This record gives sequence, structure tokens and C-alpha cells, in this order.
Amino acid sequence: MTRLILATRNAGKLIELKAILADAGLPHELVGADSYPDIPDVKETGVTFAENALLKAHALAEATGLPAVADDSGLCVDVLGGAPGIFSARWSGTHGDDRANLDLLLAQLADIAPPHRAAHFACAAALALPDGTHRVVEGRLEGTLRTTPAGTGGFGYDPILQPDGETRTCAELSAAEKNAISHRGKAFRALAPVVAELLG
Ligand code: ITT
Repeated sequence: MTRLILATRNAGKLIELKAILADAGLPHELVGADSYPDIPDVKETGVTFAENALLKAHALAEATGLPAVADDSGLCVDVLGGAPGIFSARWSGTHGDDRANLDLLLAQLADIAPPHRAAHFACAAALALPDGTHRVVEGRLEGTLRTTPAGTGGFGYDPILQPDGETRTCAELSAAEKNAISHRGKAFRALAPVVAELLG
């Protein structure tokens, strides 16, 4: 069975990726980057989700000699011109402090009324092979930002993003419900046939 490395150190993402790729029927052994603790973190120097996803996937494929998939994702708020965008994980200054990131965003939007709180999650999903071959695809989840968090599921900004057509936030959906409509679900379901084509 071909081993496929999932180039993420975000525990919430890793859980979603494993479920999405397993549901897509990929016959590969899926291993998180934490199985390779000696590999240094990749600097996310790209200016788009696609560039950063490719940086992460290539770095891990080169370091391990195995095919790697990565995502770069974030929340894009219309009234902020698409921010936090690629800075979503470190919006408050501390990388990965989900609660501080969410609180800062809510404070910044405190005076913005519901009709102007449109936002979307975006995800670029990349596959890189040790020989340098790569592919990247993208997915989105459109919605509106709540004024107060609700729900305990998911991670990151899930408690404040209410998908269009839903009455619940992403953090109030089950894992399967979120994966069925999410930016990450859409991107990795599009990447799965590409993985199958390139890796067999
Ligand atoms: P890796 O780079 O190791 O994968 P990371 O958390 O740094 O982990 P990103 O650079 O892609 O990942 O940043 C993604 C951030 O965007 C994440 O920390 C959340 O704040 C937000 N985000 C992305 N997808 C999300 C989702 O499905 N639900 C809620 N927030 C999400």
C-alpha cells in the first residue's frame, strides 16, 4: 500500500483530512506529518493559498521521499477585503491560537451589521511527488459571520461561520455534515482522482 503523507501539524485539519480522503476511497496509508517530528516547519512565504499549499507539500515530499498532500486554508471576510485570508492561523499574532484569532476578528467586526458579514472559508489542496510533479485544486464554503460564537465542534473560526442555507454554525454541524459541504471537503474530493491517477 502506498504511504501518503498529510503535510499538516493542525490536529483539527488532520482529523478532517483523514475522514475526507478515506471516504473518497483512496487505497493509501495516510500518515500525519507528526510521524516525522525531525522535519522542520515550512515557512509559509507564499501570497496565495495555492502557493502555500504547494510549499508545504513539496517540502514534505522532498524530506521524506514519499508523495505528500497539504492544504492551505483560511477565512476570507468580504468587508475586510478578503482578510484574514492566508493570515488566518496567525491573525492575533500567535500562530494557531484559535480563540485569540476568533476574538480579535469579532472585535474588529463589532459594528458591522448581519447583511454585511458575508465571508467564506477557502482551501487549496496540493499533491507533490518526490520527483517534483505537483497538482493543486481549490474549494470554498460561503456563509455569514455570527456576532457571538456557537458550537463546540471543528476548530478555528468554525463557531462563527454559518454556511449559506444553514441555521447552525460549522461548529454545530457533525463532522460528516461539515465535511460534506466544506471548502476542505470540496478541494480534497477534487484532488482524490488526481492522486489515484498519479499514484495508481
Ligand atoms: P498547517 O499549516 O500545519 O496545515 P495551520 O493551522 O497553520 O496548519 P493554515 O496555515 O492553512 O494551517 O491556516 C488555516 C487557518 O485557517 C486555521 O488555523 C484556522 O484558523 C482557519 N481555518 C481553515 N480551515 C478552517 C475550518 O475548516 N474551520 C475553521 N477555521 C478554519
